[in-house]
Formats: sequence, structure tokens, C-alpha cells
Amino acid sequence: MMTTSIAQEKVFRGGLIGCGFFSRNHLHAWHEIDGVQIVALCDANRERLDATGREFGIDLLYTDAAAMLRDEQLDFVDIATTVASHRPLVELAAGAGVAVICQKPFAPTLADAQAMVAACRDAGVLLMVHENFRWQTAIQAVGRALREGAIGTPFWGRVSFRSAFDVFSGQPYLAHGERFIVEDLGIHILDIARFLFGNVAHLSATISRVNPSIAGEDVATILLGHESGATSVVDCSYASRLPNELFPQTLIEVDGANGTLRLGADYRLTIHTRDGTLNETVAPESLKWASAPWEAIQGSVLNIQRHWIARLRDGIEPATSGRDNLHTLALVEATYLSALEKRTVALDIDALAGRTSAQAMSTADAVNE
Ligand code: NAD
Ligand code: 89V
Repeated sequence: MMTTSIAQEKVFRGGLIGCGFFSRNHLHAWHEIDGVQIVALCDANRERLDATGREFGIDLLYTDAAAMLRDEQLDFVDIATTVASHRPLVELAAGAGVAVICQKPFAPTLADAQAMVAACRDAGVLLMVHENFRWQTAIQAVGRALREGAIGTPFWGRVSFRSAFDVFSGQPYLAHGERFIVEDLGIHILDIARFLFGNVAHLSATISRVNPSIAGEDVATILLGHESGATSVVDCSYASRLPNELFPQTLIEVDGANGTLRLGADYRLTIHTRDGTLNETVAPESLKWASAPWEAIQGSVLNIQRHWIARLRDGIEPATSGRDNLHTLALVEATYLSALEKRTVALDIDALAGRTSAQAMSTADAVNE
């Protein structure tokens, strides 16, 4: 792992791999951050690659990531492809001695994720998972308030994402996977629960599919027992038609020894103690390139990428590192296992990695029961 800090004047040279639906948020955010330039793009799809190059004024274009890493002097790669390609691309970058950011879901299995973390550790390169939800302005504000002791020690929480937004038109692949909401969206909500209440000792979950035209589950309810002793509920749904569609807002409730905290609709943060009630709006920063309803997510992309450049400069492991993300991926695996076997599951990363690499569980079975 790098340990020396790098001069403030250095401009980091990045190469982005995967010019699809979400990558434009990465590219807009990189443009906004001092001390970094995306100098090269890679996509296996030539048409998409050329169009993205034209739009963002980048002319070093590759259809092969190995060729980009061979021909360009890069400080990092930003992997914005879908999950199947993550392990080979991370290992390719590590082999070239180049630091890596990789989109979520980091890996299809925990065993793959462990191998990717080991590859970057052995190569001495920093690795960050683009686990951006906890980087939303509102979620950071909640984390700060809890850390500062605004309501005393939390003993109970709920992190909730309920929507009927059509995610499939922008991301058609989400309709076809055997796994859907826990792997794609629940992963963020579980990560927020970890961010707020710490690592998890055990969990119990149910999942189901309401929308008959998709393959995976679109509803999940997960009860988490945290190592701190706190209990939290993570609930996610893409089958909830509400009078006010809040996509992509995450709502949060926390009860602590001295008071309560609520993050309600439209980023309204309320903190109540014996001393009174504080109300604040913790909305995302307004960005020229933001587009409704994605503003909070786009703001979080800017925040996480700023964090990456600061950590790259200081040579320090990022908060949402590959190593950190193993705990979040373990929550995803434990959720599917708990739903399938209808039991409480202990959060033992190595045991869960062993099961998933052996393809020991079938998500479809859990959904269809
Ligand atoms: P997409 O399918 O629209 O784009 C992926 C692109 O990667 C495609 O253009 C494809 O040709 C290219 N690609 C795939 N493998 C490649 C390889 N080996 N070499 C070069 N190019 C390759 O996908 P998307 O919707 O942009 O999602 C990308 C990732 O971002 C996914 O992992 C998804 O979960 C994640 N995502 C995250 C958020 C978030 O808020 N964090 C939101 C949406 C998507
Ligand atoms: O964040 C994501 O990964 C997206 C979305 C918010 C639409 O679920 O897939």
C-alpha cells in the first residue's frame, strides 16, 4: 500500500473503463474536481466509446483495457462497467501497478472480492469501491450528527428505500439478473446501515418478487444485529407506489439514548432531544450537470471522487475501500442466504465466501418459495 503523500500540484491522470449509462456522472464529476484529468477512455463498444470521447473532449480511446494500460501512463483507472468484468479489470490494473476505483457491486461473489482485494494489496496499489450512497450530502449529515453524539448512543435504526421508479429503462440488465434489489440497491442501503451503526454480527431477511416481468426479487426486509448492540431494519422496495415518488431518496430513523433523529422526505433532518428540536434541510449541492431525479446520487458521485483524489494524494486507504466493502458484500450474501434458509445468519466473511464460491445457494429458490 502507498504510504507517501504526493505534491499538491500533481494532476492525477485517470483512464475510465465502461462508457455506459452511469459513466457520464463519473465524467462530469471528474471535470469538476481539481488535480485530476481523465485522459483516456475505454469501452468494448466502439460507437459508445467514440460518442463519449466527443462529448467529453477525450481523444485517447481504446476498445481494450489492456492496451490502454500498456500505452498510457495512468495514475488510476475508474472501472464503470457492470459486475461480470470487475474482477478481470481490477486484476489487470493491479498487474500494471495502477490504482483502481471499481463500481458496485464490487464482485459477483465474496470469494472474487477477496481475490481482488488481495491483488491490489500485493501490487501495493490503492483500491476504492465506488459505493457512493453513503457519500450523499444528507447521509453524511446524519453520520456526522451521530458521531458528534447529537442523540447519544444509537440503539435502534431504520434505513428505508421504497419506490416504484422505473430503473429498467436506463439499466435494462437489472430486469434480467437472478438477483435484483438486494444486489443492486440494497447493497447501498446495507452499506449505509454499516456506516451509521457499525459492522453487523448477524441478520435475518425476507425477499420477494412483486413485479412479474423481472427475474429477480424487488422487495427485501432485513433485520440487522450490529456488533455495537444496536438493532436496525433495512427495507428496500421497487414495488411501492406512493403518492410522492421519492426516488432515489433514502429515509432514516434513529433512536438514541438521549433523543431521536429522522431524515425525512426532501432531505429534512430533524433531531429531537430534551433540549428541543432542530430542523435542517440537508439537500445535495446544486450541480450544473445534475438531472432530476438523480441529484442526490450525482452529488454523491462528486463527493466520493473528491475523497478518492484526496486519499490518492495522501496515500491513505479510502473509507469505502475494497477491504471495507467486503463487509457490505457479506451483508448481501447473508441476506440471500437468510431468505433462502429462513434463518438468522452470522456475518462470518470467510464462511460466506466459501458458500458463494461453491454456488451453494439459489436466489431464485428464495424468491419463489
Ligand atoms: P452499462 O451497461 O450501461 O455500461 C457498461 C459499459 O461497460 C458498456 O458500454 C459496455 O460496453 C462496457 N464494458 C463492459 N465490459 C467491458 C470491458 N471488459 N472492457 C471495456 N468495456 C466494457 O452499465 P451502467 O448502467 O453504466 O452500470 C455500470 C456499473 O455502474 C454497474 O456496476 C452498476 O451497478 C453501477 N451503477 C452504479 C450506480 C450508483 O449510483 N453507484 C448507478 C447506476 C449504475
Ligand atoms: O445505484 C444504483 O446502483 C442504481 C440505482 C440507484 C438505479 O439502483 O442501479
